[in-house]
Amino acid sequence: MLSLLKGRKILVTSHRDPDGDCIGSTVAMTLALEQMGFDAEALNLDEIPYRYTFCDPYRLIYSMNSIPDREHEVAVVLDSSDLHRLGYEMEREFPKVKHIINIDHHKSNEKFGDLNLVDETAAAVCEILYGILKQWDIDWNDQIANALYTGITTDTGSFKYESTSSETLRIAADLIDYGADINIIRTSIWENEPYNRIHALSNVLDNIKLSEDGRISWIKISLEEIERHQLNNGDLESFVDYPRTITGVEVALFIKEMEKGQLKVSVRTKSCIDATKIASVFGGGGHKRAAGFKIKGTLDQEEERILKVVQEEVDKEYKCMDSLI
Ligand SMILES: [Mn+2]
Repeated sequence: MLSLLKGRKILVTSHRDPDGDCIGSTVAMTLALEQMGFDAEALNLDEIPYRYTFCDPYRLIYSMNSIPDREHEVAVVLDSSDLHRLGYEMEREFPKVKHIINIDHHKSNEKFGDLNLVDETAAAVCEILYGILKQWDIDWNDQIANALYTGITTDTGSFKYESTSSETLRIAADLIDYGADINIIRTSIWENEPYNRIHALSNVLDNIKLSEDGRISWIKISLEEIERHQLNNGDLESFVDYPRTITGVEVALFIKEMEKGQLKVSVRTKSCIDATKIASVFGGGGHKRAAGFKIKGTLDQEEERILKVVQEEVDKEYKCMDSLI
């Protein structure tokens, strides 16, 4: 990997709609490369949600408009199963990029890099990066430790999902020793809600639905509500966790009308169903317990169609679910 990076101008980038693992891995990789004397810049197409800004204290992550030049020759692409996830066209925006290093943990990764460091058993890309930065023997500091810890704690649902291995916990323990401040991380990510978001959540939960068999619960939000409550995509990130907490629910859905005629659906599953199976029916992807997809249509039109697909998956796995009772 270092031979690919040496002497070249490096772009560190990740998927749009940035989450904790995306931001944490982008920041940690960029800081480590800078520390080692490489010429690296970080880019994300979308704005960093306010709850993750603590992760990037030096504001390393540029937007497409603010990046100083497009002279990069090698790209490190993080947490992205394919290049479309970046939300921009690498060849067009960065025509000089001749090499791509792909570091990811999605099962569906398309191995689009010249070098593919894909480990689907890793709980987060930040977990993979920890191993790489250990090998590089960097000087650990609070910023790198906070960034990596953020990616791991968010992608594991605060170490609750099955992706959490004993190795994940050992890495998290090391990161605390290296200066990760779990108080700042917790208060920034989970105890940092603007009032309008909680108000919107109460409206959304007011209309929560449960399927007849009690296995599927879903919530939805219209574009009109998103605008009325002045919400952005990051504000909506964890709403889908609520329907999943209901006893007996196996699949939780959050259907968002992000733009007119454009829906974004988050899928969460509890024990028996692979969320990527549902997402892939609609051309999306993700992980076993957390996946998503985008479709065209309106809330009224598509809700029923989505539910039908989910109900079919649920019906296939009834034995597994019955065994849980
Ligand atoms: Mn991830």
